[in-house]
Amino acid sequence: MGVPIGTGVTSILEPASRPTREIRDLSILVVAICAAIFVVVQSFLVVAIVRGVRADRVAKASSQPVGEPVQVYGSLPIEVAWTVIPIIIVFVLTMVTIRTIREIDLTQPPPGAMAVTAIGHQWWWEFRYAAADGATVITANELHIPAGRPIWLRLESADVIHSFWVPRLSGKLDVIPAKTNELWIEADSPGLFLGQCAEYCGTQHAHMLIRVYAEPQPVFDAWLAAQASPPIASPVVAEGRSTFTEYACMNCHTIGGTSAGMFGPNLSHLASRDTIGSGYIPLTRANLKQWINDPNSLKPGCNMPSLQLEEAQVDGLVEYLMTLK
Ligand code: HEC
Ligand SMILES: [Cu+2]
Repeated sequence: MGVPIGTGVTSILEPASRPTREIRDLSILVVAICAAIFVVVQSFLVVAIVRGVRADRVAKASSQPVGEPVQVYGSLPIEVAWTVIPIIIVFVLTMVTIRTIREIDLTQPPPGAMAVTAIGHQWWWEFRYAAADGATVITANELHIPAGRPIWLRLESADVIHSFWVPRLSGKLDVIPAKTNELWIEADSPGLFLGQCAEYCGTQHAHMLIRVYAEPQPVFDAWLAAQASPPIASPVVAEGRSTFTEYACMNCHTIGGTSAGMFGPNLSHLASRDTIGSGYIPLTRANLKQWINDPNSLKPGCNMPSLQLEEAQVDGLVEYLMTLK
């Protein structure tokens, strides 16, 4: 895929799904009504100022004292107008907001939806899918979805409160420990959509990015099948593989058939991803080497320690991990 990091719009004004189009339309309606009120109020103010200045000038030119403007008390039509018009405006805004919420904040998955679980961790995302044979496929940070099909995301947290937000695909929803929130996301057409944890969750919150790859259904199916298959490590990289299992790597990371740690991202198919560090660092040999040497030099404060390995060991690990397609 090789898509450069950080490209692509994340604007709510460029929706790419039904829920985000409805949010955009509602936002524009609210801003338009407020802008119209602003213009009307400001026009009255400008007219009053202009007339006041003019009256002042006329009075000065004829050396008359400046008179008070006409004082109006208890005008029924004016009071009715400024009570009824705001009530109507607030009523309209309330009704269209309720309608939009009912349409997009569903309690049941939309028809034909595919379920995916997203788990927020400090500071990365875990994604769980059900594979064709019912097995669970676990991956991290890069969410693949079929384009044109609703996705029913079950949001869970492993630690603190996070928030899942991909502005072009869905609204924003908090990810809360010991609670499952459900969010409808969808992409009308294939593409890469960027998102971000939207609730401050600790030092590396700003680097807890989300990458959503929307693909045509057959491409997605092939991707899921590849993720479900056991990773194949060639004998050439046996040394890196044994370093992985001899050191603490295996306690924190799962690699199918090799280790079962659950604290960090699943690495079974790491080399099929474009990035590491939750969408923050492009996956290249050089970056992977620096990451294994000292993750804190790239993502200060992150929860992976430097294991102080020898350079040859790190090189072996890089070779091994890069074969995990
Ligand atoms: C104490 C647990 C722990 C140990 C030990 C550990 N890691 Fe990690 N690792 C993590 C965590 C947590 C992250 C996610 C960091 C982040 O993005 O904030 C991570 C991220 C990674 C990533 C990036 C994955 C991605 O998709 O972003 C790689 C690659 C990696 N670790 C490899 C290793 C290797 C190789 C070792 C052994 C030398 C190792 N880790 C040891 C916890 C650990
Ligand atoms: Cu966060």
